[in-house]
Amino acid sequence: MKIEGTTAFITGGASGIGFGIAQRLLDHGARLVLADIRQDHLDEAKQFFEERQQGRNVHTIRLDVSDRAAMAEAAKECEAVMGGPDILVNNAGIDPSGPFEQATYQDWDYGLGVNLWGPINGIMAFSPGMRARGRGGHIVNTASLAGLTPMPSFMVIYAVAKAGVITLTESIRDSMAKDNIGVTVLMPGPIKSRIHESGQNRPERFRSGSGFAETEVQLGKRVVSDTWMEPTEVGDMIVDAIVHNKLYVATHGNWRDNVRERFEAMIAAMPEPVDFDFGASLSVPDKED
Ligand code: NAI
Ligand code: GGE
Repeated sequence: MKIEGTTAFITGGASGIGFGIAQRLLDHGARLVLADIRQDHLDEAKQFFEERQQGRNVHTIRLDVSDRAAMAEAAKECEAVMGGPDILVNNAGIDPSGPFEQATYQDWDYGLGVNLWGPINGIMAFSPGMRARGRGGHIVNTASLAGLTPMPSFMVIYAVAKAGVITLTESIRDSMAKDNIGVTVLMPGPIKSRIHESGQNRPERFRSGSGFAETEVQLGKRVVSDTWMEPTEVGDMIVDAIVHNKLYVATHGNWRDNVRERFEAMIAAMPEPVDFDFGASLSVPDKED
C-alpha cells in the first residue's frame, strides 16, 4: 500500500519505538494520531512536530490501551478528527519483569493487560471500521524477540505477552487479507527508548499489591546504551513492511541461534507423521463466497 495521504493511529506513539515509527510515517505523508498514557510524552511529541511546522498533521490522545472502553472512544475520536485510521500501530508496552517467585496476580494482570490485551483491544476497536471503510490498510503489532527466544523466568510475563502478540498477528492475517488489510509483527531487539520508566506507566488499578515494586525502581535507574538501535531506524523498517506487506520485522539477528535451537528441539520431539482423520470438530471448511 501507499502511505501518502493515510492516517496512522499509533499507541505508545509519543516515545521510543512508537515515536520513531510516527516520524517516519509522517515523513512519508501520513497524518498521525498519537495515543499514549503519558501526557508529558504526548506534549513533548506534539511540540517536536510543531517545531517542524507539522503540528496540524498530528493529533494526540491520552489513552490506556488496557482500557477497552477508552480504546473504543479513541477510535471514534481518531475518525472524527483525522479520519481513518488506515494504519493501526499497536505498539504501547511496558517491561513487567521481576523475580517470578514474587509475581502477584496484579503483576500478571498489568503485564498481560498492557502488552497483550493492548493489541487485542486495538484490533477489536479499530478493525471493524477499517474493514467498513473499504480502503484496505495495515496493522502493525509490536512484539519482541523475547516472544520467540527462550527467556528466563525473570521475564516470563513479558515473554508470554509477546509470544501472544506474535501468534495474534499471524492468526488474523488471512481474515484481514480479505479486506485488503496487511499485518506486520515487529520483533525488536534492544532499541533506545524510555522503557526503563515502565514503573511510572503502570495504570492506577494495577498498582496496589505488586510484587515488583523494588524491581521497578531498579529498572528506572538503568541507562540507555549507545549500542542500542535508534527508533527512527525501526521506523524505516516499518515503512518498508507496510509498503510491501511483510509479516515479520526483526531488528536484530543476535538471537538466531537460540530460536533455531528452540525449533530444532521441538521438531526433534515430534514423532513420524501418521495417517490421521483431522475430524469435523477441528477441520474448518473454507467459507463459500
Ligand atoms: P517507551 O517507554 O519509550 O515507549 C512506550 C510508550 O508507550 C511510552 O510513551 C509510554 O508512556 C506508553 N505506554 C505505556 N503504557 C501504556 C498504556 N497502558 N497505554 C498507552 N500508552 C502506554 O518504550 P519502547 O521501548 O519504545 O516500547 C514500545 C514497544 O516496544 C513496547 O511494546 C515494548 O515492549 C517493545 N519493545 C521494546 C524494545 C526496546 O529495546 N526498547 C525491544 C523489544 C520490544
Ligand atoms: C531495552 O529494554 C528492554 C526491556 O526492558 C525489556 C525487554 C526488551 C528491552 C526487549 O523486548 C528485548 C530485547 O530484545 O528482550 C530481551 C531482553 C533480554 C534478553 C533477550 C531479549 O530478547 C531476545
